[in-house]
Amino acid sequence: MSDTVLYDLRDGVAAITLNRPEAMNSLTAEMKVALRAAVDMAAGDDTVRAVLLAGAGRAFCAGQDLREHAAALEAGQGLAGTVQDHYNPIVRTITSMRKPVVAAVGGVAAGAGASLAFACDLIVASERASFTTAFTKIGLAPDTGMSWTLQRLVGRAKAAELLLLADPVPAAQALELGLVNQLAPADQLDTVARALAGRLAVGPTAAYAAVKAALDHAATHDLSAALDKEAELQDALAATADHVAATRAFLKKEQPVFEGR
Ligand code: T3D
Repeated sequence: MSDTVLYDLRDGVAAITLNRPEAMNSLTAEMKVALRAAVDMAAGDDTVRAVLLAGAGRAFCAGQDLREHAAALEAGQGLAGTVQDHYNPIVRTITSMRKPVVAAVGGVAAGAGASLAFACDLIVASERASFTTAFTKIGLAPDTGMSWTLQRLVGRAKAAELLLLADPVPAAQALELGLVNQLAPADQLDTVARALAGRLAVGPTAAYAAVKAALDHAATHDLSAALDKEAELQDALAATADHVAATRAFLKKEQPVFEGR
């Protein structure tokens, strides 16, 4: 696919790895195009039942490549359309894809790199990881969905603090705040994150898609509308082979086997 964004599909898990470790996986235009293609591919492939997003080397992702960004500013191109053309579609695809996405954060996640992690459904972080919103340090405001995701993860007051001050949040504090779901020792992050993605990949994929849809819908609707949405999703799930088989398996005191349909 690209040397800077690796794609590997195994056992129902599409592993997408940002691979420019020498620049902390900061995102060039070429990488963003490749990342957009990778998430589109994972979203559109029914054999992919969970996605794992990680960074190679000591960082998860340091956000926008600031060398390329500075060159665009010098050339009078401003942001060169990258928020609308790259960051926004990537986040829309990650959040709306009908399967869970796990971020494995092994080091620094900064700016749009942190936004990418926050857009994922679950985050496993190494004990060496840290998060910084970074944007205001260079006179920008949040993008790549962070104004939406961060306050839902930690509440508005903490989100305002993290965005205004942009201080680094070490892994242990990120766990306390609810920014991440789980910590792993640095040398076990890959194993722990892959095991989690693997567990999701053999789960009830349609139900997971409905969980994402229900949470996103409820975040912007009142209780009455959320009840209606739950009813609609539950009706659809009741007709899935996985639900029928899992109900039968329960009554027979057997473990269900989910086929993802
Ligand atoms: O079009 C648009 O730009 C709009 C979209 C914006 C989205 C954004 O993401 S804005 C935010 C951009 N990111 C940042 O502002 C973070 C900048 N980086 C840092 O603050 C720090 O590097 C880190 C906190 C990430 C890590 O600090 P540290 O001390 O562990 O490492 P370091 O020494 O600062 O960096 C190591 C190398 O990575 C260094 O290169 P060198 O000197 O060894 O050749 C550094 O320049 C490079 N690097 C780190 N971040 C970036 C980067 N190179 C390019 N772009 C980066 N974002």
